[in-house]
Amino acid sequence: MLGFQEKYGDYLNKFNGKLDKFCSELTSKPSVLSESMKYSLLNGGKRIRPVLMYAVGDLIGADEEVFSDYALSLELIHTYSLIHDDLPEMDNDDYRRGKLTCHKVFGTGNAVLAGDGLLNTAYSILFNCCKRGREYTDAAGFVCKCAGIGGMIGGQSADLYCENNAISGEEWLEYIVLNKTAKLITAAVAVPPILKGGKYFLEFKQFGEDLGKLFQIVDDILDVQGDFGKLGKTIGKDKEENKLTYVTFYGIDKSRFIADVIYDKCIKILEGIDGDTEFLKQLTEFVRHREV
Ligand code: GRG
Repeated sequence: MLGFQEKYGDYLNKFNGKLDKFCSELTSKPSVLSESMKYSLLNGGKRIRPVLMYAVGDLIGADEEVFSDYALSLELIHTYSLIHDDLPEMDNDDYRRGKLTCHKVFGTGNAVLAGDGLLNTAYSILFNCCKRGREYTDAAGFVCKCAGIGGMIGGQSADLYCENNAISGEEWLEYIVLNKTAKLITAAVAVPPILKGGKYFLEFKQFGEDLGKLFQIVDDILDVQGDFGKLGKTIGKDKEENKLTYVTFYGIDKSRFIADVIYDKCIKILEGIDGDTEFLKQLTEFVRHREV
C-alpha cells in the first residue's frame, strides 16, 4: 500500500499532467494574457483541492476522465481568487508561493485580466461538462454556487466589509470562513458524489465544510506562527490589517483547541463512509499540522 506522500504525489502527478496539457494549449493575443494566467497556474501550490477531488473520486469509483475537468476548473477558480486577493486594493501582497505576485510581474491591469481569464475559462470547461447530462450539470452548478456570491466571493466581500468597518463577532467570522475558504473545498469533495448520483453527497458536503474550516483556522494560526520561507507569503498581515480571523477573535490557544475539535469531527465523518478512507484521514491530519 502506498504511503501518504506517495499517494499525494500520485494524485498530484495525474492532475499536473492535465494542467500542463491545458497550459500548453492556452494561447492569446496579446500573449501577455495567457502568459500571466500560466505564470500563476504553474508557480507551485499544494493543489489540495484537485488532490481531494481525485481522492474522493477514487474512493467512490467516479470516472477520472470526467471529474478531472471539474478539478481543473476548480484550480483555475482558486488561482484567479489568489491573483485578485493579492491585488493592492485587496490584500496587497508582493509574494505568493515564494514568488512575486501576478500584479508585481505583469502590472495590476494585466493581473485583473489574468484572474478574469481564468474564471471565464473555468466556466467554459464546466459548460462543456454539462453536455454530458443531468448529474454533470448538477455538479457544474454546485461548483458555480460554491465559487459565487453565495460562496467564495460572498465570503471575500464579508472579509473586506468587516475589515473596513471594524466589525467583529462570531456570526461574521463563521460566515467568512465557511464561504471564503470552505465552499471551494466543499466543491472539491462533493463533485464526485454528485457525478455518482448523490452517493455519500451529504457526508462529503459536511466533511468539506469542516475540512475547509480547519484549513482556514490553521491558515490563521500560520499567519502568526508560520515561516515565510515555508509558506512563501508575508506573515503577520491579519493583525496589521485588522482582519476578523479565528486568531484575532479567539486568540491562538483557543484557535488551536477549536482546530482539534473540528479535526475530530472530520475523522468521525470519514469513519461513517464505506471503503478505504485512510488517505483522506491522513490528508485531514496534514491540514491540521501543515506548515505550508
Ligand atoms: C473578484 C476582485 C475579486 C476578488 C475575488 C474571492 C477572492 C478574490 C478571494 C478569496 C480567496 C482566498 C484568498 C481565500 C482564502 C483561502 C486560502 C487560505 C487560500 C490559500 O489556499 P492554498 O493554501 O494555496 O491552498 P496554494 O498556494 O497551496 O494553492
